[in-house]
Formats: sequence, C-alpha cells, structure tokens
Amino acid sequence: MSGSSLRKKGDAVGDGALAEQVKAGDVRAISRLITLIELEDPEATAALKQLDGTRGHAAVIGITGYPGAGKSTLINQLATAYRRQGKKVGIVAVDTTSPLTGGAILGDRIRMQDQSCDTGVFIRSMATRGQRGGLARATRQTLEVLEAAGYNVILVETVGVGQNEVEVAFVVQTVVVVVAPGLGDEVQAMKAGLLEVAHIVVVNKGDRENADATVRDLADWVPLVIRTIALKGEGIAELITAIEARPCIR
Ligand SMILES: Nc1nc2c(ncn2[C@@H]2O[C@H](COP(=O)(O)OP(=O)(O)O)[C@@H](O)[C@H]2O)c(=O)[nH]1
Ligand SMILES: [Mg+2]
Repeated sequence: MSGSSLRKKGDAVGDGALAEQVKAGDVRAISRLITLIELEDPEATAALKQLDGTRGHAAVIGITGYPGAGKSTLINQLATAYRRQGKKVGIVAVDTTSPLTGGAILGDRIRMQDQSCDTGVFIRSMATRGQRGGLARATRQTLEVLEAAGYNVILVETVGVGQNEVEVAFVVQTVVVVVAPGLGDEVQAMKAGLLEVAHIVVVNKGDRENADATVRDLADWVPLVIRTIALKGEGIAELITAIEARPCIR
C-alpha cells in the first residue's frame, strides 16, 4: 500500500484536513496518519507540523521486558483501570521482526480484546521492518498523534531485547520493566542493560513461589520494585500510584 493511495481524493498534501480530523479524535484519521508516518510519507510530516503545539498532557508509559513476562496482560489491566478513571487510553505495541517474537501481535490483539470494543481505547501495532533508529522516531511521532488526539494515557509495549527497543525507552516518560520470577540468567542479563533504564520494575507472576526471592534480588539494583499478579489484577493500583508519583517530564 502506497502513501498516496491512503490519501482521500481531493486531499492536498498539507491542506490541514488530516490534522484537524486527528485533533477531533477521529480514529480513522489517527490510524491513517500513523500509517503515513510508518511509510515516511511527506503528508505525515506536513500533518505533524500542523499538530505541533496542540499536544495534550498525556502520561506516556513504556512497558518493556522479555516475551512472556506478562506485559500485554499488565497493559490490559492498566488500560481497564485508567478507563475506570474516565481516561482515554492509547496502546502502542511495538513488535520486532525477530523470529523470537514473530506472530506475537496476533496473540496480543486477542489478549487485549477486552479493550478493543471500547471507543476510549485505541490500539495500534507498529511495524518495525528491521530499520534501526527509525522505530524510535516513528513511535515518538505516533505518541505525538495520540497526544494531539486527546489520549490521556499512552501505554507502549516493547520487547526489551536489542538496541532498537532500548531506544524506544527514551521516548516515554516512565519506563516500567516487567520481569517474571525465576528467570535467573535473564534477570542477570537485564541488570546490565534494561534495568539501567527502568524507573519502576514490576515482578509479575507474583503467584509463583519464587517471586519473593526475585523481588529481594532486584530491590538492591533498582529504585522501585512492585509485585503484581497481572492475571488477577493484583498490584495494579500500587503500580498506578508509583507511575503517578513520577514527574511529568520527557
Ligand atoms: N501465573 C501467572 N501467569 C501470568 C500472569 N500474567 C500473565 N501471565 C501469563 O503469562 C503468559 C504471557 O503473558 P503476556 O501478557 O502475553 O506476556 P508478554 O509477552 O510479556 O506480553 C500468558 O499466558 C499470561 O496468561 C500472572 O500474574 N501470573
Ligand atoms: Mg505482549
């Protein structure tokens, strides 16, 4: 699909119509602009320029960690909790093209289904196509779009493997690294890398018996460790409180 085929007939590049529709919260316009961003279409640049200065005050939260740690489950719970507060929630799932995570998005879509019929929740998967650096830029621009469209909370799911994903951590305000108990070697590896960018570490799957040991182990390394059972919604309120306590700077 080319960028131009996404343009409606009669739309001139930079005529401001798309930006206006985005500002009005039009979900189809939001999706279209994000696709244009991914395609690096000139209309995206023009529309982003027109959105500039109309940014809302969204809390942008990165949820990162190895596959299977429970990020999507946690995001589903966070989105539900924020919806109960009356907030509009954007969810951006950043996939990688690595075979390790191939096909993850479909599963995530299904797991996030609780949210998908709710008009107060916008869910988008970002395609990465393996480019380095471009992912962080496309993600940052997508966040600008959602912010301008009036989303109050934006949750960005990334697989915390590789430089590309670590760069995404720099476009969010709060980085939450999710680990599952008993990963041993993985936790050791994360101490050297991902945990350095973490503001909050979540030990999910707190229902597992070795969760306490993992919490104790990590407490020496990172400022804040929270134990959750995402499957049951336990620890979500504590996590939200911790996120709110962070300063709103990017
Ligand atoms: N026992 C247990 N399983 C969980 C918990 N949270 C998530 N899971 C399961 O862990 C698996 C991976 O979860 P998912 O959210 O897809 O992880 P992601 O790859 O990090 O997004 C799924 O089968 C979830 O049902 C939890 O708190 N306890
Ligand atoms: Mg996931």
